[in-house]
Amino acid sequence: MANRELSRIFSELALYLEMDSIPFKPRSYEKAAEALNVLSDEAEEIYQKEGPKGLEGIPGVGKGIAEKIAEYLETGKIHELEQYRKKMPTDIEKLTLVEGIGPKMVKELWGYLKIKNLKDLEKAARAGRVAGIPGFGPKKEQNILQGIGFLKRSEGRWLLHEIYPVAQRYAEELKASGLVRQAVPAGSLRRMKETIGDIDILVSTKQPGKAMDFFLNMVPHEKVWGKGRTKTSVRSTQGFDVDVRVVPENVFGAALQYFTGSKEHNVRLRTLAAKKGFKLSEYGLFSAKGGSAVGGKGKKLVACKTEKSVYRILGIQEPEPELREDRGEVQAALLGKLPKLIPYGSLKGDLQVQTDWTDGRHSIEEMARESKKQGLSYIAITDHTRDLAMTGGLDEKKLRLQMAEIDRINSKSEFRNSRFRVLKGAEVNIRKDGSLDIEDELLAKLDVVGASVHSNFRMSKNDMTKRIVRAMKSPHVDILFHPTGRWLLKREAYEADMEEIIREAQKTGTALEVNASVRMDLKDADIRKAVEAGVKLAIDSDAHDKSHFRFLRFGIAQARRGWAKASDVMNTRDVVGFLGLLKKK
Ligand code: DGT
Ligand code: CA
Ligand code: CA
Ligand code: ZN
Repeated sequence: MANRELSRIFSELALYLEMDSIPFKPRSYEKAAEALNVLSDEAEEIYQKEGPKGLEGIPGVGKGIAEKIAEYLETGKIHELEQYRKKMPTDIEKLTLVEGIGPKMVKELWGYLKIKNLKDLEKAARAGRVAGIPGFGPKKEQNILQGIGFLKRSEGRWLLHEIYPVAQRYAEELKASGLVRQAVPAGSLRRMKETIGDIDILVSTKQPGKAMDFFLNMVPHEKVWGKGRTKTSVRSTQGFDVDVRVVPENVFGAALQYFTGSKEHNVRLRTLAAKKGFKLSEYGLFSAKGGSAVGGKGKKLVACKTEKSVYRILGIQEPEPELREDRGEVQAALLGKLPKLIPYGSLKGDLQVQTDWTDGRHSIEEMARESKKQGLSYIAITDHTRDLAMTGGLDEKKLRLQMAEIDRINSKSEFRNSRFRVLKGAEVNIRKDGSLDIEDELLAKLDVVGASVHSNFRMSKNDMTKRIVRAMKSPHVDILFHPTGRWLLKREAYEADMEEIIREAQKTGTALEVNASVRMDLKDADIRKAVEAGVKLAIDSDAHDKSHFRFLRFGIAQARRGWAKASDVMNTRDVVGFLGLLKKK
C-alpha cells in the first residue's frame, strides 16, 4: 500500500466529514493526508515493524488516525469512509476541484439532482437545472460551468515545481548508470514552462537496449505506451508520462534543439534556415548546397553536435530555452539583441515569507536561519493581516509585537555577525473599496508592505481595476502581491485591466510581484509587459514552510520567460540597495 493511496483516502474522508459539518476532524485528516504524501518512509513498513504506535511518529498522526491507517492496512477499507461512499456515491474529490464548489454543495447537488461526477454536473448545468437548486441561481451556475472549463483545460498538466526535481533525478540516475553518455530533460521542462504535459529525456548511448531496460526499472510506472531501441514511453505511477529518446551522439545538439521546442519556435527557426539555404530537422542542420550524401537526400550535414553550433551556423544568437516560445526571440536573435536574462541563484533576498504568527509552519527565526543557509542575506516577514481571519491575520497590536520580535532576532549574533537582516513587513488586504486593513501610521513603520486581494474576486473588471489602483496609490504599498489572483491548475485570474495596473505601477513606483509558489503570479507574458514598461519586479517564494525557499528558482524561471534582466528585479540588490528602491514614505 503506497503512502499516496493512504493520503488520498484521508483527503476523501476529510471532504465527507466537512460535508457533514463535523468540527475539527476534517482539518486534522487533511493534515495527515499532506504528511503521508511527503513521507519518505512507507507507512506500511512502519506499521509492520512498529505497529500502530509507530504510525503515531508520523507528523499530524495521532492515536485515532493511526488506528484508521491500521484498519486500512489490515482490511483494505476504512469502515467510516465506506459508509459515506455507500450513502453518497459521488466523486467528491473531483467535484470539489471545481472552483467555488465545496463539500456541502456536493451534498446538495447529490440530494437534488443525483449528480455523481463532473460529467453529470456539466450536463445539469448546461441544461439549466443547477440554477434551480435553492441557493444556487443562474450566476452560480455560470460560474460552475466556467470552473469546469478551466479544469478541463488544465487536465493532463502538472506543476513545474513538482515535475522538475523528478526529471532532474531521472537524468542524474541515467548518467550514473554508466549506460549513457548524455541525458538531458528537454521539452517544456527545459523551457521552464509553468506547467508540464510530459517529461522528454534525450540520451546518447552505445547500449540502447540496456539503457531502455534501466529506464523502465528506474521509473515506477503503471503502463508502458511503447518500448523500442530509439524511444520508450511510460505512464508513471504518479500519473504523468515520461518519454526517453536515444539520439546519435553526432546529432545530439540538433535533436536537443528540436525536442526542446517549442513547436512554434521550431517552425520559426526552420523557416529562417530555409531562407538561408539550410534544411533543419531533428536529424540535423543540412546544407542545401549538396556535398557528400549524409542523411537528408544528397545534402550535407553541417551542424549538429551541439545546440550552440546549430544557432551559430544559422548566424543568430542562441536564445536561452526559456525564451523559445516564438514571442519575437528569433527576430531579436537575428539582430543580436537578446536580453541578458536574470541568472539563476541571483536573488539576495526573499520578499514574501509567512510564519507561525499566521498560517506559516515555522517561526520567524527558523525561516531566517533556513534562508540564510540557502544563501540569502535578507527576508521580509509578511504575515497576513486582520481581514484574513482564517489564517489568524495580525491586527495592529500583534504586528507591533512581531516588530519587536524581529528586532530581537536581528540583534542575535548569528544574524548580526553575518549582516543577515530580517525585514519588517506585512501582506495587507485590499478591501472591496481599495482601502487597506491596517492603519497607515503603522504601515509607515514597516520596512516593506505588500498588498493583495484575498476576497471578493468576482467584481466587474472596471471595479476590480479601480480597487487595485487605489491600493497602489497608497504611499505605503511597496509591492502589489499576486496581482491577478490566479492559482495554477485551480483558479483562474480575476478580471482586471493589466495594462492599467502596469501603468499605475510605473506612475506610483509600486513593484509587481512574481510569486513563485503555485500561484506563479505574475505570469510570464505579463512580466514581459511590466519589464517593457520599466516596472520593478519582486520575485518571492510566498513561503509558508522552510522547505518553500526552493520555489525561488521557478520564480526566476518565469521572470526569464518574461525577458527580465537582473536589474528589473528589486531583490537582486543587497538589502540597502533594495530598500533604496522602495517608495519613499
Ligand atoms: P508539453 O509536454 O505539453 O508541456 O510541451 P512540450 O513542448 O514538451 O511538447 P511535447 O512533449 O509534445 O514535444 C517536445 C518537443 O518536441 C516540443 O517542444 C517541440 C518538439 N515537437 C513536437 N512536435 C512537434 C512538431 O509537430 N513540430 C515541431 N517542429 N516540433 C515538434
Ligand atoms: Ca513534454
Ligand atoms: Ca513528449
Ligand atoms: Zn496572499
